[in-house]
Parts: sequence; structure tokens; C-alpha cells
Amino acid sequence: MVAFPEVSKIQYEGPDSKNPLAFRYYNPDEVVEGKTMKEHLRFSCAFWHTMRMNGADPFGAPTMLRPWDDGSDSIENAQKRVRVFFEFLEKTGLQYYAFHDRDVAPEGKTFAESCKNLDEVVKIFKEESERTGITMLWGTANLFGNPRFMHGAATSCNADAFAYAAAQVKKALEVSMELKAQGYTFWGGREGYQCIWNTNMKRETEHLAAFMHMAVDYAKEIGFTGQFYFEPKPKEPTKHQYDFDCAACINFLRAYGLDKDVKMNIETNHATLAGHNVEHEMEYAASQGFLGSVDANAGDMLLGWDTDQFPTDVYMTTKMMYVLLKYGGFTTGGLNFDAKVRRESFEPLDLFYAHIGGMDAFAKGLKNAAAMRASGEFDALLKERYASWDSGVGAEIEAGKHTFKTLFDYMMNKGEITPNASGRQELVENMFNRFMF
Ligand code: XLS
Ligand code: NI
Ligand code: NI
Repeated sequence: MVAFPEVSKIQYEGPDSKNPLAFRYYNPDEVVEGKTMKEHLRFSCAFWHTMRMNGADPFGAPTMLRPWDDGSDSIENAQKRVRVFFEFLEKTGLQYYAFHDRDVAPEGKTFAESCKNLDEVVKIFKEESERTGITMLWGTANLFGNPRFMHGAATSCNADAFAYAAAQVKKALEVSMELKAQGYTFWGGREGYQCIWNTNMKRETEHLAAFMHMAVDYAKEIGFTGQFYFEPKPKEPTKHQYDFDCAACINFLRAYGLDKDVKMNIETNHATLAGHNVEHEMEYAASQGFLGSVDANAGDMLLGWDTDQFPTDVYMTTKMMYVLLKYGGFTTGGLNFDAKVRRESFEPLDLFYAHIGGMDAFAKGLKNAAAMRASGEFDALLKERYASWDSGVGAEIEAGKHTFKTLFDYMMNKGEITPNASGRQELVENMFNRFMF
């Protein structure tokens, strides 16, 4: 069966191409800063959005036209979706994929049946992965969709929900290992709360930590060497999510001794929901040694929720790639398009346009960022701005040679300080624009 007969493998045609089914910037083997684009960008496709989003919203029925999908919960249908998925990945040149256990296989009547269903579908993933060389970026478990998780999973007030979630993650780790996943992601799902009066926050937070420790321990036990990630999101579905932003997550990981085993998976639209932007979150995580992977998407400035749109804003991708290059790039992580086509973009072809656009936006961002770095202008500006720390009292403070007492004497002697460096924000923003147009 061929699901997309009208599309052949997407090729790089260069910036002048007007072919909507070609790359203008993503040239997989082109070398940038010593690595190919493919090695830098490590594009991944989210099964839940690409294969399972049907376009339904709280006000309307499904809209998506997916001729290969009979809409049933049968194993055959689930298996067929996987074949279609790999045809899509191959044609777009996406190297990795990610899924939640329940995206790919239907839930059974019992937990045992759900595990069996999953195995039936994972078989096909394995086959297709061996055929194509396309592998799993990270695995995860859906611990939020089923009503049993209405109060959360690891942070539920119901101990059985915790136990169920633990069993589910055990299985998901085994599956991830079988599919050679390079990571495993914890996104909070419903790990948060709505009302302080019915919530024991301390207990819930400790349970979440215990849960993550169990996952780390089990991974070690079975020899799963993938990197664990924690994905921040400040709200939605609950009002207060415990994994609010990178700072909150990193604090949690350090407080509970998980900092050696878990890094961050940063999602653009979650960063903006937290009142940050993605480059802030990436810089914060990276500077603390926690940059793991990225869920690439975009929000809408005028909407206050997780719209999960495809990223096309090259200003944004340039900033993201600048941080990434600065910190040496991905190791196990990648750019996972946690993004969905709009409800009105209901034809299969729209899935191609969406991913091509996202891939091109990041490829152009990568080239821009590399050019910015090669110019040395941004480094020079920073060097100059912080010059007072390179000699004299600044260098002494950084070397740990001062105390409040010695600095008191220093100021008594000096009397007053003079402002020494303009922020030059307007200049630097203009400089940035020079690399954009
Ligand atoms: C939801 C999250 C989710 C995670 C994986 O907002 O982005 O899709 O990436 O559970
Ligand atoms: Ni995500
Ligand atoms: Ni999201």
C-alpha cells in the first residue's frame, strides 16, 4: 500500500526553488560548523500529532482526511498506521520519531491486554525501523488521557493510579529500549493541581520524585542507556503544573537527587505559556548543564494556550540554533516536531507542507546562527560589556579573593563608581537583523 502516491522523496532544490514539496535550505549533507545539517538538526516526528490528530476540537467533529485509517481500534488499523508513518518519515527525510504508548496501540480491557496490544504494534515499528534505519528519539507513556489519571499519575491522591502509571512506564521503557530509543521523556500530564485545599503539595512532589527514581533505577536494571528528559509546561491541563519551567524543573531534579540522570526537553509553546521565550529556556537549561532535547513548535501570540503550530519563524529558529551551537549541539536529543496541522488543513498533503516548512526554518536558522558565530561580533560585544570582570577587582572577585570586608575597604577607598558600558540593545538588535536580511 502507498499512502502518499502523489509525493516522492523530498529533495533539496535550493533557495530559489518554488516547489512547495522541496527543501530550500535543508540540505541534509551540507556541512555547517564541522557537522552535517542532518547531524545538527536530528529532526523527529511526533506520532501523536501526525498520525492521531483528527481535527476534533471542543466545538466540532474530526475533520482530517486519512484514507488509510479506518477509524477503528483494531490492531490491524494500528499496524497499518505505522507503515504509513514510515512512508511519511522516509519521504520527508525525518530521521527520528517519538510516541506515547497509547498513541500507537489501543488500550485493552485489562493492563495485560494493553501490553499485548502494544507488543503487536511495536513489532511493526521494529520491522520498519530495521528496513529504513529511522529510529526512536525518545519514548514516553500517556499518563493523562485515561480517566484513571484524572487526579494525576505519579502525583495522584489514588495510590493505585501511581501503581498503574509505574507499571505502564516499566513497559514503555522496555519498548523504548527495544526500539533503540535515545531517550525517554516525562511530561507532567496531569502532574499538578487545581485547588490548594484538596491538595497535599509536599506529598505529591515527593511521589513524583520517587516515581522518577524508580524509572531511572529500572532503566539501569535493564540496561536502557537512553537519556531521561523532563519536559516543562506551566499549565494545561492543570492550573499549576509542577514542571512549570526549566528553573522549576531543575530545582526539583536537584532537590530530589535526579540531576545526574535527567535533562530537559524544552518545548517552544510551553516556554511562552510560562512567560518566557524558548531561547531563554534553552539558555537557562544549557548554562546549568541540562539541555537535552527540544520539542519544536510555535504558539500563537494572540492565543493563550498550547496551539502546537509548526515553527516557521526564522527569527526564532535562528535564536534557538545560536544557543544550541554555543553549547555544542545535541548529543542524544533532537528537534522533535511536537506540532500539528490546523483543523482546516485536513488533507494528507498538508502534513508534508508542515514538516518541510519546519525543517527549512530550522535549517535556515542553523545557517544564520553559524554565520553570526563566525562573524565574532556577538562574542566581541559580550566581551566588551563584561570587560570589568577580566582584570582588577572583577577578576579578583571571580577568583574568590574578596569578602564583604575587603570590598567595603575597596569602596571606602574608591568613593564612587562610574558607569562603564552601554547595554547597546538597539545596536545589537540591528546587528542581529543584518544576519536576517
Ligand atoms: C503536551 C506535551 C506532550 C509531550 C509528550 O503538551 O507537549 O506532547 O511532549 O508527552
Ligand atoms: Ni511536547
Ligand atoms: Ni505541548
